Amino acid sequence: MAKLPILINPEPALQTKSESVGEVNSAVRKQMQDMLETMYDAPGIGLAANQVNVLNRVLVMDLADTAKGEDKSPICMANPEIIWESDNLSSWNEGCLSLPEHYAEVKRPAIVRVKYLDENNDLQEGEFEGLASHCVQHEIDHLNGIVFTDHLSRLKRNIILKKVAKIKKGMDIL
Ligand code: GNR
Ligand code: NI
Repeated sequence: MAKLPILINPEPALQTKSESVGEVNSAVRKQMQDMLETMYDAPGIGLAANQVNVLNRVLVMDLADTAKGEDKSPICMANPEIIWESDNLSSWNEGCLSLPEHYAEVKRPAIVRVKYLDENNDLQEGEFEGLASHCVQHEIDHLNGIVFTDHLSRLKRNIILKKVAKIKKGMDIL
């Protein structure tokens, strides 16, 4: 397993739409394991491949609250597709490992059904709501080159982008 560096916005890979995976082979499985290790270490509840500079349609998530004693429950997806979304919306205070230390309310469909290939290359379907729904939609956005600030007003977006740029500059000199 390997822990990978997470890109901080702005970065070309974060603004690029990723390419589909042909099949989930051993190389993609290894990528998924490395992404899970990176996500748990961060820590975060989701991670998209382009956040670690890989431009394929792979994401990982784990919504389990291990602080509450819950067991890990990793979900690995390749080529995820939203096949149904609810009409009603949900708002959640979202954060992003690529936009550190900043959070904002983002409105999205409350419930989504997602079709994807799992780590065994088997076709799966899952329904997500609450935080899991925000997380899977946030990760699919990443695969399309979208970050959560793209959903905000220009004013809120610019405030966060300026502050993140400052944080990124501070990281560069270390
Ligand atoms: O760790 C994360 N928390 C989170 C909270 C609300 C909505 C989405 C997320 S995903 C984020 C990790 C991340 O940046 N994934 O791309
Ligand atoms: Ni993110």
